[in-house]
Amino acid sequence: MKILIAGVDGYLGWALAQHLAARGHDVGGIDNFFRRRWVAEMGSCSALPIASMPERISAFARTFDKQLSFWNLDLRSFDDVREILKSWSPQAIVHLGECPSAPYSMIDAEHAIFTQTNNVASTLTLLFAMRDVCPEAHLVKLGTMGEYGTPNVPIAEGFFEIEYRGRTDRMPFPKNAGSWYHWSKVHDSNNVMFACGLWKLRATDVMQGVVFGTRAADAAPKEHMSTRLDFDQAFGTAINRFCCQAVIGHPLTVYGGGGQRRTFLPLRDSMQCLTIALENPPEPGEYRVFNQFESVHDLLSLAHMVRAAARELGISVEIISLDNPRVERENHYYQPERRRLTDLGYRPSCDLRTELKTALVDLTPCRATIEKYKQVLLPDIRWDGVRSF
Ligand code: USQ
Repeated sequence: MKILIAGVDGYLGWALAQHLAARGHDVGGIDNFFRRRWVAEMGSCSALPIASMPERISAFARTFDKQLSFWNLDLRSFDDVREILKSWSPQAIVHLGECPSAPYSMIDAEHAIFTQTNNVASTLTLLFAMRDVCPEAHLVKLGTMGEYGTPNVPIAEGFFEIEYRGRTDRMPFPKNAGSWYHWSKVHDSNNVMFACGLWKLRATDVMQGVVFGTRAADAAPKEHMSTRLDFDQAFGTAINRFCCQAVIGHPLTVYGGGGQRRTFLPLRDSMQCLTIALENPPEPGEYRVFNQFESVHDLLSLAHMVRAAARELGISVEIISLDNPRVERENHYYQPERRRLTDLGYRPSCDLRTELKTALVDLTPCRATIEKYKQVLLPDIRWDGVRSF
């Protein structure tokens, strides 16, 4: 299959390009290196060393004996995106090309407006370009479990049956996001759903949990093939940050009491699930939602798991509770449903403890980088708009 990845230079995008090529797919990618700039703006860099795009493209060709078609482009450039779809004719498009950070979107008005306009406009651009050029292609759009928030009832997989005043209907499950970023994903989801009904496009909207881990496959990546892994307060996600903190002996930063419950998924299983979605496309006009995660944990338990895995490797590390910079529930019910991916064959590839140990081993050689930028480990972006520790 010809698969175009928007956001191919990112944490998921670069891993997915390799995973799909290894399965025999032809891969193209779009990126304008925004992620590298945002992380630099946060005063940080990837813990795992990453190659430049020309180096990545050469290493990709050597590894898979085929070219990665690449376009350096802002996804909001409608005419250019339409031209690429026309000339390359993808059968599927994976949209990972958005600003993925809740804290970044909460810095101030400028960052909130950027995150929402960038994310919503890039999705609309792809939708209109698909309508004009390749309406039969399958859009796999990355959403987030955070769109649902933490309601006091089980979370359905996209849609649920509702009875109200004696009448019933099948409706989208309510969304209640917790940052300007997460709301941008809600707006995207609504637009993708509307476009499928309007133009008979087909789409899978992936409500993904927090991804972690250093590897997209069992083996360690070859030279120039490693994906990025961030640890700053905005682009580093919880488990990845805990692992980076552990390898330099920095206390693990649990926000508040740590009772917040979230869904989690190792990087390699994110690849498995996205591939299942791609290889089992929906019907024309169908908008389907997958809740994509492996397990539910609270943050304090996760910190203890990282500490235990580190101890097995001879690293001793403390856990600290920081004044929570976010506005979020710390003790709450959380019961998301997940059935569609397992029905299509998704099976978790490894246990959490093994994955944590692999990440800690892979990050140990990166200690000098994490030490150099360790001031980014403490959060000063607060949901109330005040920038302070
Ligand atoms: N947290 C800590 N300590 C840290 C970092 C985070 O306790 O050092 C806590 C946060 O307060 C939060 C939870 O961990 O309760 C998750 O935070 P996160 O930064 O790992 O994840 P989040 O901001 O929700 O966003 C990340 C990705 C985003 C994706 C989302 C999936 O950055 O792109 O959409 O995970 S989900 O969480 O399901 O919405």
